[in-house]
Amino acid sequence: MRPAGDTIFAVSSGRGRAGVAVVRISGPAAGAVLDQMAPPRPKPRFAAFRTVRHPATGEMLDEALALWFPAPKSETGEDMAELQVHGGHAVVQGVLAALGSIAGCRLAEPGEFARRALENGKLDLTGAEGLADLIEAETAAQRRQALRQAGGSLFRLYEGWRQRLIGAMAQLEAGIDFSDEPDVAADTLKTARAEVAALTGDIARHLDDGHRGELLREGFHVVLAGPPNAGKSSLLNALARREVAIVSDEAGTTRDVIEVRLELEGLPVIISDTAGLHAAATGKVEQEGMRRTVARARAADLVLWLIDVSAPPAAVPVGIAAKADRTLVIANKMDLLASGVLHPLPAGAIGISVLTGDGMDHLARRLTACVRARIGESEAPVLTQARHRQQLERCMAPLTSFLGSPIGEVELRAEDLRRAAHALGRLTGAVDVEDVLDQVFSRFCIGK
Ligand SMILES: Nc1nc2c(ncn2[C@@H]2O[C@H](COP(=O)(O)OP(=O)(O)OP(=O)(O)O)[C@@H](O)[C@H]2O)c(=O)[nH]1
Ligand SMILES: [Mg+2]
Repeated sequence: MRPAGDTIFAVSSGRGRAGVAVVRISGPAAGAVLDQMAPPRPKPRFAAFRTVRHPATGEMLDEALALWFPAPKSETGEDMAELQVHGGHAVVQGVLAALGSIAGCRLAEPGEFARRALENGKLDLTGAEGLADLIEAETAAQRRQALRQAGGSLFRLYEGWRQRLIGAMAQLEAGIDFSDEPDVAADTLKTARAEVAALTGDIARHLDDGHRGELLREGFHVVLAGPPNAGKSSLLNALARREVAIVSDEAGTTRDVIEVRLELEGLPVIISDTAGLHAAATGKVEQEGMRRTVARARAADLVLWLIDVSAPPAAVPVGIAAKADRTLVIANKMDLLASGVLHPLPAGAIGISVLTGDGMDHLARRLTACVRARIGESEAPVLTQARHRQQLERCMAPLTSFLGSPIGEVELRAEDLRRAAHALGRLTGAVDVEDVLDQVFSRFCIGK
């Protein structure tokens, strides 16, 4: 990361030709930039119409709306300025070049605005992650979750827990102070212990959420598997409403895994079409394709096992059957019913015909219900990333040790609580987190 004392600037609106481009400037020289390029400096937080000029040559670059946000009431917590210029390439490049010619000003790195906001206490780490998710959100439910997190829902939860731990630590200390009054000391230690037990329960419940937040953030993985020629690729195309995968009456058409992202009632779903599974695979490519299918199916959140009603029923292979609670059996080609070559449907199978569209609505409803049951959407804050889970587990370990050890060893118990509080602090960035910052902010684009 480059020097923090610099004034940084970047185009914060989208790339490419557009009606308007928003150029943001943050840092100690932000006010001087307005004075030099778009005088006079507007009233704080009011938009003003200004002529934008090159600070050295005086050449007119554009007419724009200018805004001035003096510190600390700005997004980064520093002095900030904003120029809303016309979005043409030459205008934007001209303004950026002019900004770059001012001493102490340079182009921002990806995520640098958000990072400064974090350093100035305008944002915590989970809020920054929520912001990055908001920019990447593809579905309505993802947007709502990211917005709640960016708005501080996780921060309030985790910081609240940290404060409770700090309270329990104070109780322990008080226990030491009252060591010459054994009754009082025993009481304070008991209070501390009860508080830690309650907190441990809260964290355990939060962790035991079936990965809802993570599933919503990353997408629910559905794998289409089944014997060759059952119509898996046809079904994928029907669900995606476009020709994504090749369909043919030749068995073994699909060799590799093909993925499509869909939105089902606002929930993100990733459907993978796979190579058909059958016992007699001989070719190397075919065997590799089948190995990939089984691997995918095992990692899936839901398997759609598709069979062809006109062929002898294919049992769900052992590797996949282990996930029976996450498998829906679908019998395709029900239109062939008329030709009378049908085999009995497995119990509970959903009958469809991709060809005629029969049963497809029913399948879509069942699929949506499965996704909704697993992801749902809760108003209560949910953890959304493996980082949160890992850090909370690091917090739980010393808490468990605390509850399982003699409270009389006050110094050791206090150390347990300190370690747990530290883990929570790393979650929100309340304690030193230099090492995780680069990882979090590398996901941002320039201008954010
Ligand atoms: N009659 C009928 N034919 C279907 C139906 N769905 C798919 N087919 C046909 O079944 C054949 C196989 O379809 P695919 O979608 O390629 O099957 P697949 O399961 O992807 O096959 P592989 O990739 O080889 O494993 C094609 O000729 C399709 O047109 C259906 O509902 N009814
Ligand atoms: Mg196929």
